[in-house]
Amino acid sequence: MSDATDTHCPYCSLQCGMRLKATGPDQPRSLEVLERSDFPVNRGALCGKGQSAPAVLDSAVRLTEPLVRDQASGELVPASWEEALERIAAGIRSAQQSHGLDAVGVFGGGGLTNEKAYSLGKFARIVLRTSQIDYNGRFCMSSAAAAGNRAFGVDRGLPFPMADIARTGCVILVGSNPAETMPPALRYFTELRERGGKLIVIDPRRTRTAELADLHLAPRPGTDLALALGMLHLVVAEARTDEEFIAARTTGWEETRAAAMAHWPEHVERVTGVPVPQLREATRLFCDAEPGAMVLTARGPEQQAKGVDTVSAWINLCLATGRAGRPLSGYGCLTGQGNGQGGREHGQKADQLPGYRMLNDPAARAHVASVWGVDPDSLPGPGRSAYELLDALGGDIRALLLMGSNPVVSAPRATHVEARIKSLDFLAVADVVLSETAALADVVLPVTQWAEETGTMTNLEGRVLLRRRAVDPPDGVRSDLAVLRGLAERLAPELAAGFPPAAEEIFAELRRASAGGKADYSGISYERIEAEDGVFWPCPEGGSPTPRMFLDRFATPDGRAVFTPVSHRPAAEETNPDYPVLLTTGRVLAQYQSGAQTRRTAELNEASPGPYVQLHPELAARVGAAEGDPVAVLSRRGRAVAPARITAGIRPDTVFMPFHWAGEGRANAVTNPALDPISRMPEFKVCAVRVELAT
Ligand SMILES: Nc1nc2c(c(=O)[nH]1)N[C@H]1C(S)=C(S)[C@@H](COP(=O)(O)OP(=O)(O)OC[C@H]3O[C@@H](n4cnc5c(=O)[nH]c(N)nc54)[C@H](O)[C@@H]3O)O[C@H]1N2
Ligand SMILES: Nc1nc2c(c(=O)[nH]1)N[C@H]1C(S)=C(S)[C@@H](COP(=O)(O)OP(=O)(O)OC[C@H]3O[C@@H](n4cnc5c(=O)[nH]c(N)nc54)[C@H](O)[C@@H]3O)O[C@H]1N2
Ligand code: SF4
Ligand SMILES: [Mo]
Repeated sequence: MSDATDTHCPYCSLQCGMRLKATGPDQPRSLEVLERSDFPVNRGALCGKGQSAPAVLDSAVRLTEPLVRDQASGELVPASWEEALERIAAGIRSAQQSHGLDAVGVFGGGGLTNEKAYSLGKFARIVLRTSQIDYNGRFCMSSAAAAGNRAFGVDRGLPFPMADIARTGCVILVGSNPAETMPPALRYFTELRERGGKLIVIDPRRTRTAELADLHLAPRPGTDLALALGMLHLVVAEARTDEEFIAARTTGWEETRAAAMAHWPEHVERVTGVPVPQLREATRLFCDAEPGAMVLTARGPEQQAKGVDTVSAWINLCLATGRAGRPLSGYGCLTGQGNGQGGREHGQKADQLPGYRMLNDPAARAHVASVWGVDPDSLPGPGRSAYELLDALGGDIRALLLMGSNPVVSAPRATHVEARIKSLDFLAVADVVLSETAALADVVLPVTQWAEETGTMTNLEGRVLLRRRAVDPPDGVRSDLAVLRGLAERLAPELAAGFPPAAEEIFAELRRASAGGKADYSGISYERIEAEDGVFWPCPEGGSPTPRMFLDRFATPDGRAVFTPVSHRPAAEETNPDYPVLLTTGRVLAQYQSGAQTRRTAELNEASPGPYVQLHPELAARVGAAEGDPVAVLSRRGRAVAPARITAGIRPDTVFMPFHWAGEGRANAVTNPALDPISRMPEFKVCAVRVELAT
């Protein structure tokens, strides 16, 4: 019997397998990370974030007792759980009584386990009876989700296992930098190339991932839609369409074809800055590839105010060339957060119920209400999207319960969002550390994390995994599930039994709630996950898991994939003489998201101590900045200052900032909250700025 526990990393959507072992009997809370080479996705490999993850379990960097805001001093002071939960219940009741049920908002996170996401959505709908719930996944892959739904009838990040990437003929990686954002996955791309396949990377920066590519296209930020249309134009012009596939398995081709024909390669070159020969080369590599080809998108093309249409344009390219619904071919989205996939399937999204059911569908409401033991008519309708919800704080939303996000750092136009948060009558935050957002709360609840609790996560492949408890939590800390239970006991005691603190009991209910839905988990159990290295949804009761989707039919009512005709449009904010440069934002290897956890990890902070502004030597010369000089990036919304990092590996018309930090280097003080009309995804990846030397 081994004293080590097999589990998964707390961070990104790859959900690498790892083994945790106590370093010694005298130090039961100190864990060593061991290789778990039998887990197929990462086969033992971990990035530095996974390797150093136990550092955040250390009670020196985390919250170990509830904090409440002292009325007299205005400071956060320690309190008992009883007092903290009572205060939250009182804050909620007060907002409800004076402003109605929708005056209470809930904000969740894609890092929460399926059981937590499910319970949080249920809590909002039946205990609080508010429509005002959404989560940070809206900032993450909601555009790809919407485009996937409209083309294929269902949205699962990758419709095939990661391992298929290594065996296809060509992959176009659009706005994705796995060398920094999921390093152990890189081996699938290097293996692809070793087998003779081609890798095309589309990124305004020459990233570490682009360095590995056979072809790197560097478009102007915000122009991926034109680029994809230009490629489809060439596919048609050069008669590379797969007419048999189009006729047998799709609908809507004629309008899509006509829309693409309006996008001449020369015009696309002017819009994107990508030379026509490169566009032709990319099209040729994609069409020639055997035995298949894939397009994978990540946040580059998705975090745009036209992210849904942009992803649709890439899907159209796959459909027109028969590169979908076949083995080793297809479109996929590389999701981001640990449970970015499951987090959007089980009900914390404003318009969704568990099992990827829609909140405005009467049959879905009836099914889920029966599992919850409530009247379907008592369930609220769809609420606002994440940014709109944050923007309404202090307006018609007076109290907020937040679990698993740090919007003071990560939301667009963050200075404004911070002011909205401060204008609330009441804020409660459950977190493992005192994040910048938790520091503004009236009540802060210290919760268990990752290695201290059990629960399921769904990785970017749609593989449902089990994270196991490996260590006891510190005294004074409770799980998010116990928090919801404690609040239900106070606010609606008759419903409290529906919030058991044990994750496996919740999973059993989640299975029933999801049964018959698009994301059907009813055939998945903890035992099965353990026995099978994870289980791919959909997996109905008595049925088989689905590692590969769409091979026989798409999930639309008639089984055909749907083309959507799209046309290019400019970014919400174009450059002008006052704001002549484009800012784009993203990630670095050693920091994770708002940095709440990784900035508290010594070795990661050493590797990546602070923000920077990446800029081209030509732009640096114009600004008069030398390497390391403080540079100010200003938009119509705000200003951020960070040291210059000068490199030829970025377009001269573009600057890049990572968004992991608070303070004066906070990139989101500058970003544009313009929203995609369908997904309500903010335009994190492009806004107009002025760059100056900060003195
Ligand atoms: N180290 C680390 N890893 C992470 C995370 C982290 O915070 N840190 N977060 C996780 C999460 S939640 C997510 S969502 C994923 C995100 O993973 P990625 O999408 O790989 O990460 P980003 O850095 O946001 O964006 C990817 C690339 O898009 C490029 N880009 C910017 N603008 C455009 C554009 O207009 N068009 C195109 N084509 N490209 C553009 C950027 O230069 C960047 O290199 O990473 C996950 N993994
Ligand atoms: N400019 C710019 N901004 C961006 C992006 C970008 O590319 N550019 N990307 C966006 C994307 S894709 C994402 S996903 C968001 C992410 O940004 P956030 O939503 O801020 O995500 P995290 O920093 O992961 O915040 C998670 C918080 O929950 C806490 N936490 C961790 N585990 C648990 C748990 O089990 N329970 C509870 N209660 N708390 C927990 C962590 O300590 C942390 O404070 O940022 C978005 N913001
Ligand atoms: S790639 Fe993602 S899941 Fe794997 S170790 Fe790194 S952060 Fe963790
Ligand atoms: Mo994300």
